[in-house]
Amino acid sequence: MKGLVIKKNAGLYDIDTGKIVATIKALGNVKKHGLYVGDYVEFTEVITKVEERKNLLIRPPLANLDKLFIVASSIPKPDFVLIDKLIVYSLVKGIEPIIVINKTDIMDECLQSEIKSIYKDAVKMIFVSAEKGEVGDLKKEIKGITAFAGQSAVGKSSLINALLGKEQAEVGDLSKKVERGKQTTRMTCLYRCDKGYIADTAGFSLLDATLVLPITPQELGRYYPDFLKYLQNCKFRSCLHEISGNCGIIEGVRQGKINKIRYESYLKILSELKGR
Ligand SMILES: Nc1nc2c(ncn2[C@@H]2O[C@H](COP(=O)(O)OP(=O)(O)OP(=O)(O)O)[C@@H](O)[C@H]2O)c(=O)[nH]1
Ligand SMILES: [Mg+2]
Ligand SMILES: [Zn+2]
Repeated sequence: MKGLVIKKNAGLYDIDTGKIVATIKALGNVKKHGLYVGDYVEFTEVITKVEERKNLLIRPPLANLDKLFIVASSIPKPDFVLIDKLIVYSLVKGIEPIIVINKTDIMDECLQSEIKSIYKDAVKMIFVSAEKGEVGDLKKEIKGITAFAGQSAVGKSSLINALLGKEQAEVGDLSKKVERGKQTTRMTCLYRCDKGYIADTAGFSLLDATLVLPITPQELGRYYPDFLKYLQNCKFRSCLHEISGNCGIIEGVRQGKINKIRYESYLKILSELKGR
């Protein structure tokens, strides 16, 4: 039979076939080569084979992620560099990034339209409120294996709970976030939701600001979808889009066709990549 590993606990794996969930062990050989939540496997009484992965995240350990919901809100204020890093990371790994703006119930229109204008040519956006249970547009996007990322307290766990209709993930306030000790042993697992799965990482940001992008400085521009049209106007193939004159990106920014905040975050991430 075939199924998906949705949980891993002390040598036992929960395999979801779509009809049943079996809790079984894996062959030593299979375990030796790595077996992760998110792996599609073949099994009899034990797991006998792991199918080839489309991607693998190490922290948290998760295989075959299809979509990453990058959550932002008004409190805390959006960190556009982190959002852009997560977009780049997703695209590098073959994951579809979607920006989810949460807490629309307490967010002013001004910030909403600012975010729309920054990302309109770059990535899909969804506006939701976990508090009010307004998560319909997000639910529609849950297909395959999905996960949430973003700053602490933007509402990732609240969104997971709103989607699942139960208190599955731990919601905290900022003061409680300091005492994280007892949560660290909690593992990543997948929850079934509609046509797909949601990864819950138990109160931690899925990916954080210390994220290391596995690319060279020359490659960064390719992972800015809103830059692509203008790359052909760069005179040199190896252009890093830092010096005007021969650069289509800088010209695009100057003409207001490329968003300035996106370009500034590009420069910031570029300098990090160059400094490595
Ligand atoms: N007004 C409002 N508050 C919200 C909404 N969603 C979450 N919150 C509140 O924001 C705070 C943080 O929510 P969490 O769901 O714990 O945030 P998180 O992103 O999981 O935080 P970490 O686990 O630390 O990464 C809580 O006090 C929630 O009640 C929303 O849609 N509207
Ligand atoms: Mg959380
Ligand atoms: Zn250029």
